[in-house]
Amino acid sequence: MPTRRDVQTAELVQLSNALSGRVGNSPIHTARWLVYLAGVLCACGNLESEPVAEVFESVTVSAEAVAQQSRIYPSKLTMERGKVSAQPLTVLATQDQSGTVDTWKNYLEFSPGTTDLQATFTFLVPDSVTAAQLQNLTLISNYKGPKRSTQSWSFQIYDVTQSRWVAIGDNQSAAEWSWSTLAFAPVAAAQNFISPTREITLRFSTKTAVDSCDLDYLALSYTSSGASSSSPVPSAIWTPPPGTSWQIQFAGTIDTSLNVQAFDLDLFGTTKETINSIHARGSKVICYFSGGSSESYRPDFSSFPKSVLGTTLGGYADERWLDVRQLAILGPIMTARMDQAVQKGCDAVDVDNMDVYTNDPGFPITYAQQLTYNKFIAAEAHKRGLAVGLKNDLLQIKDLVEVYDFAINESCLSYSECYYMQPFIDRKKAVFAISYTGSQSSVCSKVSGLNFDMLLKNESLDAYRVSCR
Ligand SMILES: [Ca+2]
Repeated sequence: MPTRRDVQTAELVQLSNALSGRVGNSPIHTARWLVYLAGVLCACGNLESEPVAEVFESVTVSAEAVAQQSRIYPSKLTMERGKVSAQPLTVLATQDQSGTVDTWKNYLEFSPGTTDLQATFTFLVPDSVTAAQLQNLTLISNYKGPKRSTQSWSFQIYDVTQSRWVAIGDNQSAAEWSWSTLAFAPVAAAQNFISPTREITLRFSTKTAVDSCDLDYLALSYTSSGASSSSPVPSAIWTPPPGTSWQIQFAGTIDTSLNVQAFDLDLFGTTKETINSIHARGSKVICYFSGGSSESYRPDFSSFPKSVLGTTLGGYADERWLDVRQLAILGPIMTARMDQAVQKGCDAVDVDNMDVYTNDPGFPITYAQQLTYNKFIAAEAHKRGLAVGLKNDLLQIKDLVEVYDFAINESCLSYSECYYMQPFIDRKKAVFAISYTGSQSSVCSKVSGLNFDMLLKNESLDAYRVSCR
């Protein structure tokens, strides 16, 4: 998990540990279990039984109002209950039915089973649009079927950050068995509806078996703001200067009322609500995940093929080094994590274990290959408007200080390594440092001239915190 100190060589660590009496690598097994438990609880959400959170009244929007927006069409349809006619899904990408005339090959007919119907459409958001840029997400459909007073056919959209369905609207504005264009109010917080695999999931359902209905057209319209994902947006990126007060907490209930300018929290274990409450106080959130190791208790662990898994870290069977040479495999996994960070509202990412090449990972990784990976991570974070912190990896600071926005370090005092991070301070970039040992007076006096933002923390990274300034 968090905070594994950097090493120059495995031998040096062994020597240092022998000299210092330090135990092993990671703090926190408590935090791991809390995070794991949170993940299990989140995963328990049953899509079909989740209550619908909010209801937006359907409204009529003129075609001109959305004509300039991009539109995407369903790429997949799954029938949970009821039946659909056999025409290809692509018929929904063209609106070609009107009045009361039907051309069978150009629309889909939905028929409830004995009790009801439930269908799920999947839309894929283009790679060129980041979650943060997605705005005015609006559903548009051409519907023919019963009036709502006879039978309600409704649309819901799945909020991946809240694990719940949100109502978009229904056939309220439709005429009885006459083609009717349904347009709905834009979905609030559109970025919450994109999954890490860039999917948006829409449910179409009716609760009775009164009648069937037809869909000629089904689209999600959106506007994308700002630069495309292939262009950096440096002006939007937070760059904390030295003197930024902070907290790092991975275990226990997060005290969001703490009066600090930034919180470093676990990406997977932290909810959007927590992040929202921190933002409401004007503070920033750094979201932690491991970029150089797999953790078997993470929800995306199955994304890692065996070919990228190396030796275990510090003997913990649930965490293994990653073969960072295999960027084609690891890249999409890591960028999906960053997309999740964007969706949750993180301002920055704290990407751990970025020094695989020094750790006998089971792969022959060179300095240059590690550097390529670490630069990739920084670039992808910046594409998404996220700041990125360099965790430990002291020997590569000279090559990375320009592309990372701040540094996070553990135990540099214990190893007399703090001087490695001076290049960040020289560029007015914060060095967030942690000491797990020593008294406040001894630790703080040693860093008083370094301009670091040093905390004394328990290895569990619970709420306990003493700041040197
Ligand atoms: Ca059609």
